[in-house]
Amino acid sequence: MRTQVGIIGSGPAGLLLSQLLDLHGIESIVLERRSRDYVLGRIRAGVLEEGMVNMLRLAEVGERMDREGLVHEGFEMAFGDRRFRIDLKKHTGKTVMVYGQTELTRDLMEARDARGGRLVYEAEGVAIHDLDTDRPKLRYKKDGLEHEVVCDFIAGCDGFRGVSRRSFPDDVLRTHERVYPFGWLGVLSETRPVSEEVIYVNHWRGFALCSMRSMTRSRYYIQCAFDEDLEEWTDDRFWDALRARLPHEAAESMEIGPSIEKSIAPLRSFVAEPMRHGRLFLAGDAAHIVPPTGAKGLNLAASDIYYLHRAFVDYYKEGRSDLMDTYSDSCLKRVWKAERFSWWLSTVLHRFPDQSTFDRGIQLAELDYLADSEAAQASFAENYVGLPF
Ligand code: RFL
Ligand code: PHB
Repeated sequence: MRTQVGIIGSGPAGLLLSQLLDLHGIESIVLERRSRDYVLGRIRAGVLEEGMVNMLRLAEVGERMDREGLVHEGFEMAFGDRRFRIDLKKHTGKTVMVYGQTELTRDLMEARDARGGRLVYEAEGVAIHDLDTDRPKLRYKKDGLEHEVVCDFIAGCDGFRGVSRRSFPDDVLRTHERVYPFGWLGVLSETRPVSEEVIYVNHWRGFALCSMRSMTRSRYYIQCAFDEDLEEWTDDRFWDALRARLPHEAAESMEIGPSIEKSIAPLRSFVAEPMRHGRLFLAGDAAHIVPPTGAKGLNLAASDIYYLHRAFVDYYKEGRSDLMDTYSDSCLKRVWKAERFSWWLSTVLHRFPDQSTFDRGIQLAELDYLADSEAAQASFAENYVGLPF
């Protein structure tokens, strides 16, 4: 089989790239290791930056998001006995959209199906060959048969544990990493959200986050040990732990109910440089990870895809390769700023096991400053709604 762009991974990055390329008349095939249902069963991100929202509309997958997504003009933070709001709209003129990654993935899959997109699920042992030639190949197995796809280019959209990044020669790739000494325990429940806006909580017992997927479906997280046993977290234990960290009024008014999903996510910051080697381009979690605190992971995947699809369009339509040459640098500039923001927010909001009284004092001073300073809030809001791309 022959294609222009071979895409590994059908997460938001891979699907969005194939959709944008198709709208520009560029052929692609998406190879996904998992089943479609498995991909749709993952509960992940929920907050989309305005730049990403606009991109989804351009990609002709924004209709349901515009109908069902919740536009948020601000969010709240709580620490000690203080609770304050950051007004995103006032400080930036922009808003964010609360719309689940699961829904977005479903919209993208349906859009690909409607346009006859080529997606192969349960593709086993996907491997990259002949990367040092101008016709790299993807080989995989499906239903016991071997397949080969000859490509002009390969887009590695296969997440943190994929094969693409590992296909870079050792002497080319530099990696930078920070692993945090805790995780997030997340619960999805068919309950009314405790507040109309997202609430981030710094509590001496540990971080908590109140989010949502709709006005009848809540998404809550609490900081937990990184090696926590999920089995030990009954719903009752989760609700008690969450309530103990929330501001009093919120804890009192929170509706509780059975969980419909419960999972633990580790927290990590990670950057791989460069994001391109020859005809292989990395995008999204394959190249970088942020802790979820700043809600940046999915949005970074989308901005990578913005740069990458433009580079391919320029190549196929104008015969130019300069955007390919600048791809890695353009992405990484934005990536490092989102890494900084996510690291800073994670550092300020979580309880660290080895935290000294000095560290705690600095955390509270950071939050106090943010609560009282319009300048600090404006800078925070600028990052939260997303830096331009
Ligand atoms: P994905 O979504 O991991 O998709 C990669 C796909 O590649 C497949 N794959 C392979 N396919 C073929 N062959 C192989 N060898 C393969 N290896 C892997 C995988 O099965 C998968 O389908 O990466 P992508 O597309 O780059 O998207 C990134 C986002 O999913 C991720 O950054 C976000 O979910 C992060 N994130 C958040 N981001 C936000 O912008 N806002 C948020 O509010 C937000 N909240 C979150 C989050 C991530 C979380 N977790 C679970 C880590 C909250 C949480 C709890
Ligand atoms: C979510 O709704 O899953 C969510 C919201 C805000 C974050 C992270 C995750 O910062």
